[in-house]
Amino acid sequence: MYHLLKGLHEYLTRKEEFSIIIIGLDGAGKTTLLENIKSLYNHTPPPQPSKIAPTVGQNLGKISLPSTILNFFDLGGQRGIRSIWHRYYDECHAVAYVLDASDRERLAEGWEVFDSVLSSPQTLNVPLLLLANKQDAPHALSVTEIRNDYQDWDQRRRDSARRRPDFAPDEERRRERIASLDVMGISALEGRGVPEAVDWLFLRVQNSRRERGERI
Ligand SMILES: Nc1nc2c(ncn2[C@@H]2O[C@H](COP(=O)(O)OP(=O)(O)OP(=O)(O)O)[C@@H](O)[C@H]2O)c(=O)[nH]1
Ligand SMILES: [Mg+2]
Repeated sequence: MYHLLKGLHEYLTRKEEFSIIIIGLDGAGKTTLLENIKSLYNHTPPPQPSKIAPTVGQNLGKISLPSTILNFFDLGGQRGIRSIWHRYYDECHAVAYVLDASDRERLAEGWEVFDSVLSSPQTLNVPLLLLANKQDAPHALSVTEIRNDYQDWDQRRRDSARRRPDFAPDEERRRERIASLDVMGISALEGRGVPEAVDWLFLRVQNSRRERGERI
């Protein structure tokens, strides 16, 4: 009887688990973001930049919310490490793409990589959030400027693709996805916008599980 009740209690209080990957170019601030999320929800110390080294592989952070556990996988963004990202696509429930909004020189590179994530068939039905990080830095681009910059970059990409004979296939689907893309401004260092980003991911993983009638 005890085991039956214990089992029932465990079943009723069981938390659903979701996996969220944090990706983006090296130096975008992914690990700093993960440290900030952990400090907000697990009460660990806030991010200490001097203790954060470039990520080789992955870092995992787990947070517990009402009836839900979110597992964040912060993946290294250096060029050679990006090739492992796709291994996480099938199993993840949401993607957070982090961009350094203060580094104008690397925006185009950031868009190229972002575009390859967006165009991957594996991420097609997965909620995708674009985070314009380092909003605390002087001259960081605002959310509106980031969105415009991406649209300009995308327009240039389409113009040059049109000139190539193999242009085309899923263009319409891509455009719909871009049109409905959510962009949020954050400061991973100071924590500004971070709870809102976690809330967005929390709600979207729950909704998309329901819509797809589930894969956990
Ligand atoms: N001003 C400012 N600096 C930040 C912010 N977030 C991260 N940084 C700095 O950006 C640098 C890179 O941060 P990381 O968190 O290591 O970047 P990453 O994306 O994990 O890089 P990889 O592990 O190489 O992929 C560090 O010097 C951080 O202190 C932010 O919100 N504002
Ligand atoms: Mg890192």
